[in-house]
Amino acid sequence: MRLRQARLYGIIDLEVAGSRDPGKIAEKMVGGGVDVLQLRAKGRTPESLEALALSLREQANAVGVLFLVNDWPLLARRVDADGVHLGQEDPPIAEARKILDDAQLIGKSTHSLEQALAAEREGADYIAVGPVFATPTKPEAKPVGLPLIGEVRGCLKKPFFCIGGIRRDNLPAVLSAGADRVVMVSAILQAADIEGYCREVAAMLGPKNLLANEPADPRSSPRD
Ligand code: TZP
Ligand code: MG
Repeated sequence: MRLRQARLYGIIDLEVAGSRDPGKIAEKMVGGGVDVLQLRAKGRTPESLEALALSLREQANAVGVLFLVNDWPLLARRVDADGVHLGQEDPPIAEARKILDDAQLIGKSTHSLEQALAAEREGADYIAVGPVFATPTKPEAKPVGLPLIGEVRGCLKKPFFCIGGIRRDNLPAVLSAGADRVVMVSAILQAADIEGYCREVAAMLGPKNLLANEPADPRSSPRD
């Protein structure tokens, strides 16, 4: 249920965060109302991230925020994260499911309606759709544009989060296109006041009640 009610998903990308303390950033993000926190660290080994992932998981869970790790199901298992986020190039969902606890979530990045439907069929608990706009956080990725949001909204049963170049100023356009949930990386991490920025965005996303267009899924997991 925590996942269905989630609206704002913030990622601590260690490259974007630079030399700042990830724990302090996490404190501001959860203080500002993110519902999901992810640790993303390209170019690092899972072993080198274990202590950080464990402490972020404790920090997030202490205030009811879901904590996921990017890319590594084994790390998610080791630190008892709420789940893992996989891209198109990562191991398939079925492989990750063998490593994870049944209640741990699996999210999947998708870049088209076909990929989003395939992710749902393969058992993703949530789907990320993007990049909606061009973004320096993932410069090689081609933007999918706003119209895809309406298409996936009409076809997916699982919760989906729009991602890529989303900031406070373009959020109204993303919501009008059919999004209920968004992921932000650089907009949050580069805000002068991270907590205040998250609070404003969370308010724009609206109350965390069950979304009218999404009937509860009888197959949903306890963490859904
Ligand atoms: N996947 C698609 S776009 C993206 C990822 C990880 C990066 C999003 O970062 P930002 O800074 O919010 O555009
Ligand atoms: Mg990945």
